[in-house]
Amino acid sequence: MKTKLQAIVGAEHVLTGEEAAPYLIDWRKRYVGKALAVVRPANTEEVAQVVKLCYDNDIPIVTVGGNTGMCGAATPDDSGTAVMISTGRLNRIREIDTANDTITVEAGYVLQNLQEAAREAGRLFPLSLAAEGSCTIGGNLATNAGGTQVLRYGNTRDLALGLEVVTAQGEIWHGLRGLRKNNTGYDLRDLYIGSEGTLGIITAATLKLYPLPVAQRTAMLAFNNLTDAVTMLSRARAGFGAALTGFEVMAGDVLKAVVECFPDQRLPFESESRDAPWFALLELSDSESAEHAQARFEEVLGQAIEDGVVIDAAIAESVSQSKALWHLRESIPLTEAGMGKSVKHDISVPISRIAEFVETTNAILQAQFPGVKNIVFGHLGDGNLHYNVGASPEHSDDEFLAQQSAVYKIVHDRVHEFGGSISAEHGIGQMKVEEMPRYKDPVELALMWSIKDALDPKGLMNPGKVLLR
Ligand code: FAD
Ligand code: 2HG
Ligand code: ZN
Repeated sequence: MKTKLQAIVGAEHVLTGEEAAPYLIDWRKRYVGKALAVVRPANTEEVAQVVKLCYDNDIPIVTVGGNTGMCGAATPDDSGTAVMISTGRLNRIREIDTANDTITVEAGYVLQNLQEAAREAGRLFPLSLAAEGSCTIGGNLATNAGGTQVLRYGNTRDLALGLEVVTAQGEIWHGLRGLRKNNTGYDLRDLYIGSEGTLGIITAATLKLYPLPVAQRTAMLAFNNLTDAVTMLSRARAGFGAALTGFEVMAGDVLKAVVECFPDQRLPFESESRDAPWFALLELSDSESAEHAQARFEEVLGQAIEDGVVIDAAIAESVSQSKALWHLRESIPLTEAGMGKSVKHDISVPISRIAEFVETTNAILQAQFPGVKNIVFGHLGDGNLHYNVGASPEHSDDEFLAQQSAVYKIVHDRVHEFGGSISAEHGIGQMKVEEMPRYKDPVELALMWSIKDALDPKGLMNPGKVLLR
């Protein structure tokens, strides 16, 4: 097999042993697998040939992009039977069409480079997340990544117009259309988006571009409680409309942990507002002028402070101050990783019930696991919280992780009761695969299996992820 793979991609692009090791462990270091080899094809035709070879020989395939996924979706099992396909060399821009406001890129293109390429063309590619320096657009599409601008621009799905895909049988579907409207039958594009490599391999995509904002204003707001943060979100939506591009919430102790972990960063408040229990990072992107942005910002924030909804506001006075505020928010995942192992949740519930959800679920968890750390932050504007739970000081991480299923059950049962989703962002991967039958409608699950069996009849694409028989 190795020789056949080498014949397709070249000997130096078939990695085994030490060279393959970084691909066999996930970003959180929670899953370690084995593989026959990691293959690095240079183009779509090579991907198709590798997939065809695997299909003919019943070899499972695990696709990997930047390997920043949070749920072990790009890590193979430990059987050592899978071939991993890394998209790292599929890294060309194929076309920028500014008149159509689209960009066509290959799947291994790194998100930050894509944002920069769009900016150089005088456009915005709005997907933004803390892993943008290493995650790939293929991985973003495969996980339907969210990030911090979803409340204005939507998830990755909303940014994609067309896809090129290598099917599980090794055929190439040429679906790179830059059309905003196309009602010609079933939407295959939307099947591949969010399928976590379980249906086929995305090799390129045509994506939407937007106008660059003329001016931005950013502020960190302090609140007495989460209900007030939700009220502020509602006021910001009403006051800023489509100009509201970010509304990220974080518990006070989470923000404090960031500045403890990264002493070069500082909380933007001098007064007792530093001890506020909740903070939110708000961003306004204006399409008129800096003066217009400032006037809108002052009006809405001034009123909220006067009404006592916001107890304090630190408004960035420069681009570097704004970046520093965003840096605090984006440093949370690394801070959490440094705090030890935790049980992660990327849940969503209706925004109107989010405060009630957090308060009541915190209480249930504390009753069952006294002293656990509630590490709560996330994309309030999307109703999507990272409701993470860390070990109490009395227990080691490993003792706590032994209780992971029980913690999941408490949190996911609550989410279910609140009409929410057990995964609003990171996907199912292998981490939450056993939770699917518990919360998915049986008809929905059966339909998913029909799709899986139709598109991947031998079950070779990323087995054991998303759906488990
Ligand atoms: P990988 O981790 O390599 O793969 C993820 C999944 O996609 C796997 O199932 C893999 O098989 C599949 N896949 C990858 N490429 C392809 C392809 N070309 N075709 C088919 N399947 C493919 N996620 C969010 O949604 N919002 C956030 O705000 C966010 N923040 C993050 C912050 C940090 C610090 C980190 C480490 C991760 C964060 N993530 C976030 C999680 C992660 O989903 C995203 O980083 C990203 O979408 C994964 O892209 P990747 O290229 O690293 O994919
Ligand atoms: C974020 O919003 C990411 O920062 C990561 O989705 C969340 O680390 C997490 O739990
Ligand atoms: Zn997130």
